[in-house]
Amino acid sequence: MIVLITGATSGIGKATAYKLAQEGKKLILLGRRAERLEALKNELSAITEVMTIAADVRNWEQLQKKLTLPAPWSQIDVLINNAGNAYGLAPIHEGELSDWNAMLDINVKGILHVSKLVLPGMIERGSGMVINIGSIAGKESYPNGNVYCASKAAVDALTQGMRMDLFKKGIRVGAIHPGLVETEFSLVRFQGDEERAAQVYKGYTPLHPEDIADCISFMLSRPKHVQIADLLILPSDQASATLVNKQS
Ligand code: NDP
Ligand code: 8X3
Repeated sequence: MIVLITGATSGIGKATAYKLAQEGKKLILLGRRAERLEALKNELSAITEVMTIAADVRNWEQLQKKLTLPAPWSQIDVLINNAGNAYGLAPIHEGELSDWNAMLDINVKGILHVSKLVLPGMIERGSGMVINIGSIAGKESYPNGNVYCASKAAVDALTQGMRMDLFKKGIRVGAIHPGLVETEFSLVRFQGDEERAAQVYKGYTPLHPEDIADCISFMLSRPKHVQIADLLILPSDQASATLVNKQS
């Protein structure tokens, strides 16, 4: 089984790469940071076959070239559209245009770009699976999350639409919507402010990226007649986007 994971250099994508490598899946790992991809390839090649693609999911021309894959790699069985981030946390009237563009271009158009290149092969073969990583933020907005939440609501809508268009073609489509997961997510959101990022995960037990990797592995392990359409996965200390049982 060949699995393409976008956003494999960190967090959920990286944990998924480890998990699926241990299960013997062949991996195509995509992200922008080439040195991280190389390090991962060096490590995981001991247990499975790994190909890396240093690319930006926003860049359609670059993706077209880099996702033209040699024969052994071209038959992608599973696409995990995971690449994404939040940029900023501000009221709508104070948001930065560059942050809005980044979130919409990466979180939404990134999925469209990669899917457009991978789906034709799946359709030709009459089989495949797509897992989009959404967020609880796409199920319910929270104050100052405006555009990030909108981008993840779009992932939710897109997942439903993709499933409607692809279910008769042998392609299963589902989404995982995590709550708070401790990754580099908040570090990116707060432009490298480590103290502010750490604060997001203090006083309770957040999810670990491995928890989401486990769910992805479970989805992949289901027999062909089972399509897991939608999973909302929260830490036990979280009840909604804004309700977190913080002890400090
Ligand atoms: P990380 O910041 O740890 O990882 C983000 C990954 O996305 C990195 O591998 C990064 O790689 C990649 N990425 C970002 N922008 C691009 C781009 N333009 N082109 C290619 N790759 C890109 O965060 P998470 O692991 O937490 O995030 C993974 C997904 O999970 C995201 O879609 C996020 O929205 C979602 N999510 C996260 C939650 C959380 O609490 N952490 C909760 C709910 C959903 P590189 O920088 O090398 O390109
Ligand atoms: C990431 C989780 O609550 O920070 O999507 O938006 S949250």
